[in-house]
Amino acid sequence: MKFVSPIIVCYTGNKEISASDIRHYHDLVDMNAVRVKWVALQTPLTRVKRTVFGELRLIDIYRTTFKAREKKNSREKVLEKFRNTSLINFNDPLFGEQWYLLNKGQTGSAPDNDINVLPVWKSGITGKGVRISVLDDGIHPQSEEVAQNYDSTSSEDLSFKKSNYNPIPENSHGTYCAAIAAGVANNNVCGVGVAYDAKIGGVRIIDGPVTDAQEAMALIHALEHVDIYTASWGPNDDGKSIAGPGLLAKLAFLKGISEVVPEGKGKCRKTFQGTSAAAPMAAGVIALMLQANPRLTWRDVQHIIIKTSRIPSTGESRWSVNAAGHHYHLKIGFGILDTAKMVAEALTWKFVKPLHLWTTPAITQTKFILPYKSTIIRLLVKKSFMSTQRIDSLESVSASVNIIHPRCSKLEIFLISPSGTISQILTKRPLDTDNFRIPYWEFTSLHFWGEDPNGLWTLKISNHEGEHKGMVDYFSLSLMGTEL
Ligand SMILES: [Ca+2]
Repeated sequence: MKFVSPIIVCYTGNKEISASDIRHYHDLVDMNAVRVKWVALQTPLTRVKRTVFGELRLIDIYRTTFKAREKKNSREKVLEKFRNTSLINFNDPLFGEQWYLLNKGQTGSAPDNDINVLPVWKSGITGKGVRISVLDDGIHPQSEEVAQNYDSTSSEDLSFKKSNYNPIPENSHGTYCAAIAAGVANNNVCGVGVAYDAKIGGVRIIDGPVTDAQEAMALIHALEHVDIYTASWGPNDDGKSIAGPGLLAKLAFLKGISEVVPEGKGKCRKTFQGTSAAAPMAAGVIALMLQANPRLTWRDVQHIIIKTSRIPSTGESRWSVNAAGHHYHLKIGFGILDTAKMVAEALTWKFVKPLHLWTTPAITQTKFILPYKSTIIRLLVKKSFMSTQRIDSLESVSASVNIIHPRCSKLEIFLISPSGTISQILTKRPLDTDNFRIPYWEFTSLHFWGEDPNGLWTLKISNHEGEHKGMVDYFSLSLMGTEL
């Protein structure tokens, strides 16, 4: 029997969900049925409580890894060090308000919604020896919150204004980002950076119009020197623009793929949040991982993030689990970074196998997109097609499509893997009234991470308006992943 209405499968107990369970429920659902709008498994997923994981397990891993250095220390001695709260008695006046570092419910949110970084600091990992570059509107090097960690080698002015890297005083976006990643601790100023002993530089790029070439130069500036680039900018996020990196910036990403994760006293900013703050926060966490294990590559970092992230207690529903067992969410991704878990993984990490890339031949047959209907295109992937670039375990998947429709804003696009994992790659965009074409656009999804690509893929374009007809005449998949 097939279900033909929206389904949410709920688990309220502690039952573990296996990949075959997920496939079973997807098999019960007729994905082509017009009335099925969304299918998601709501599951009690792994939430690692800090008391279970945090300190004690990290201590054990830490002691094993640093045996030579720490062998004189008994477990009790190390434990004592971890319990030494004086290490985190910062004198920085805003530390208590940095809910993302230590959430005691000060913002009214659930207390566990933080990046669980304290056990890592107590272990002595604070970002020493790691260099971060903030690609933004520059950094004020004299800012007390970053001065001690400021690194001029990582810094450059690519805005062609050549004013000694110094942004004009009112431009402090880059400095705020720097303070979040690597603000100085215990200097009686502002708060504490995630990697407060890391070195931080700034490439000034976004004071004015930016070209593809400038973006490209920024992304590889001092490449041999910089460990992490962080960029809190991108195409206009206004709900109506379709834009991405240009060709040169793409090439720079490929060249520099080490890891790009797309003020003075009294000038601290308490309300610097949202996605601008999220990227430097992640850069700080990755700096801590790199101090723990400097040999990690950008792909190792991604693997560790996906393996260890946890579901935040925000009450957001619509979490799903893919066939490899990873939970994911359209807006929240894989969840909150858990720094203690990530560093523990980094210390004992087995490096990932070489990356394989394979692009399927395109399907170029024209299909109409009819009013209030869904258009389905299927594409078969077989390992025997892949020759030397065999992929058994996916990392990212990019779907390239060419769509012409008078109201592209009313289209939703879903990519569904052979295992039945659904990734929404385009949402409705009420503000977009201009675009009548999605021109050979590449939508990338990480939601299939760890899955086997072998089998029938489905592209589903859902048209939510009733007057116009459109068409799609190009669909191909680029798969990235590893052989098992
Ligand atoms: Ca400080």
